[in-house]
Amino acid sequence: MTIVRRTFLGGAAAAVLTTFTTFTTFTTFATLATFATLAASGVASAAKPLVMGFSQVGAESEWRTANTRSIKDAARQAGVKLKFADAQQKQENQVKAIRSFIAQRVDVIAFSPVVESGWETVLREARNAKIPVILTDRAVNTADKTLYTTFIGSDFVEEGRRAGRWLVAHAAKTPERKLNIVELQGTVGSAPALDRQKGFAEAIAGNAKLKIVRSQTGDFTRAKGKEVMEAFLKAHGKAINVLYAHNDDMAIGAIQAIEEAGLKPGKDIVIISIDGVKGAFEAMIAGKLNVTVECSPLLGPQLMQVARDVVAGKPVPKRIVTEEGVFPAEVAAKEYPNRKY
Ligand code: GZL
Repeated sequence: MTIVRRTFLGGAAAAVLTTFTTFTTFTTFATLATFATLAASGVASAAKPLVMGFSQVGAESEWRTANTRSIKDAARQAGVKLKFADAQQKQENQVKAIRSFIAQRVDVIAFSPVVESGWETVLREARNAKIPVILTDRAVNTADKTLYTTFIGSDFVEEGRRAGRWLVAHAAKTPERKLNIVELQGTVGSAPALDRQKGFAEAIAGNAKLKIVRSQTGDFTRAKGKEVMEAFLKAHGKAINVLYAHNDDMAIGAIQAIEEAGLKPGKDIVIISIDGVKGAFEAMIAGKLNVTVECSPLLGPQLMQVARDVVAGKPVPKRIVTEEGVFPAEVAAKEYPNRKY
């Protein structure tokens, strides 16, 4: 703000100067007032970085590790101040983290809900605190769609359909009359587990050759996938023709169990899985896995851009679906060098 002494100036000059000073003062004041309003409303500004609270499911799989890396790298590149909490696959830890972000008055909350239900209370607390919430990777099952601003992630039902369609096409080329399928499901109650089961069942429905004989959760981990596959082999042994795993980590664990049982994974038991992590490509190149359906964890850059738009009050779509493909073993060696996770 400029203050100029008028004691030594003539009348006309004084009038001009007064006008100029008033204008300058007004402009400066208006700028200061705008800045103060923005700052008071908590909207991030050029000077103050956007602050994001992110609650991650855990570190249960190669996919999750890649997803965390994508989010942290993207935040650093975008100049976003990231408060990151690992929930170790427990919903109560995610609820605690979200409450902590609310107490810290972050600009935006983002999270991947470990399971679909049980979020209304804490999401209402975020809405009452006027902090926007972005869902990434997994969805929540709520009738009140105002509890979150947008959901960025894959279409898990379609991923299940793609796995089923690959098997239907494969079955049409095999001489067996019947193909018995065992299914390693993801975390109980999680969107990917529910939707991948639904999409796969839809795709194979009505096919007399294909029958799911056992389904059990392997919680998306290698260790549990191996343990449950050992139980399947004890109960059904050589009668198992196909394994459908909801993620590559459980499939890789199951491959170990199949080999320890003296069977050839990828040959005695056809294996279909989802994610498209490097470990799956390595298994396909070794002839132990037949196909992986891609589910991209590289959501970081999109999340940071959407978070900026949301905090700036720009409209964003309610649902943002990530583009993905299907990679059978035949293309694994050629595609492997291109893999980013
Ligand atoms: C899918 C993601 C799933 C992956 C698993 O978007 O939520 O969780 O398929 C991960 O590997 O554990």
